[in-house]
Amino acid sequence: MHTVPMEFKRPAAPHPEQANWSVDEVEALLGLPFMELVFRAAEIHRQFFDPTKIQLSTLVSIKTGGCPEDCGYCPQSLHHDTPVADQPMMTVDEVVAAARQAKANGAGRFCMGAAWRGPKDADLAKTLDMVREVKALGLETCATFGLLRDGQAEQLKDAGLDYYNHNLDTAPDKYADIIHTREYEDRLETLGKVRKAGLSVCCGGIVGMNETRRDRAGLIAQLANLDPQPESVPVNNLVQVVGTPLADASRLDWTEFVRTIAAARIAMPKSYVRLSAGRREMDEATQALCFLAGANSIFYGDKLLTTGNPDVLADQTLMAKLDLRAL
Ligand code: SAM
Ligand code: DTB
Ligand code: SF4
Repeated sequence: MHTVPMEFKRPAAPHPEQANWSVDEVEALLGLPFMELVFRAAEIHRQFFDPTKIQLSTLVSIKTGGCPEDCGYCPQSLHHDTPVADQPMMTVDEVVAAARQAKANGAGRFCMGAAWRGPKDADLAKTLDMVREVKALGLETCATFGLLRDGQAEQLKDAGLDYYNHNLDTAPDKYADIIHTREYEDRLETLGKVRKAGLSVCCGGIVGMNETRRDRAGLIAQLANLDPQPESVPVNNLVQVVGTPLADASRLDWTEFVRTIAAARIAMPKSYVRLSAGRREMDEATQALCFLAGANSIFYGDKLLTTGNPDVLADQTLMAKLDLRAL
């Protein structure tokens, strides 16, 4: 239970464009009385964005399963016995067909994911054609292929990639509980390469992994202190998949999820904050509160990578109810 002071005084708000966020400051934001936190986030959202517009990204898994990494949340890891069947890399034509469908459904961005630690050069070469052809359809392009080696981000950029997604996933202090096959520092290094190549950065994390509120504050502070801040910040609510070590994690209360969205919006006022994985398990009213608290992007399409997402019709209906329009 959170205790709200009997006589509530509005705590001093850090400037919305503050660059250096301490974990204490973000934790204090997360601990504001719920209505105050949502109100402040909504206020800041309106300073930088049209609150009736929402960015729609469609995901496709171009290479599924069999990943050598041991991320404790992920159904695609070789280390966990999950219902996901390994699939070889999709062909360029298959990816382009999926992108055409995404565009027809109204998506603005197409995000290609692969279950790799990082791309081998031969694999990367195949993805460059996908990027080129998806870009030619008039969609924004995004890729999430894991750790990048020198030169790979530049090749993606030259092929027409707009965004690279690479998540910090959790707070530095919590990280070693979740992933053992690569370090936090490796992730920061890849993010640096992505930036250096001139790509836009999509970087966020996952909540609902038995972390504390302070851990959530630690993740948001890390993201907000990236310089420049990521253009796009996916906030995933863990999708619990049988066979993964986190299949039985205690579920985050919906209010705590909304608080996380609101704090991300306040700490990163100019970023698109994406209400990401976990929406299928979330009721419409909670999603609406997330949008009020500053979320202005979603994954749109019947599937995420290997798990389900609300279907397109359900999302179109929700957007119509909330008078939200696709960007
Ligand atoms: N293999 C690459 C990597 O890990 O960087 C790219 C694909 S990986 C599946 C992309 C992101 O999906 C992860 O960083 C994580 O944030 C998210 N993710 C994976 N499994 C998830 C789950 N069960 N629930 C929520 N998010 C998940
Ligand atoms: C992100 O932050 N979330 C997406 C995307 N980036 C690649 C992935 C969510 C995956 C959820 C589990 C699955 O479908 O396999
Ligand atoms: Fe592999 Fe990415 Fe899943 Fe980790 S999150 S196991 S790197 S696919």
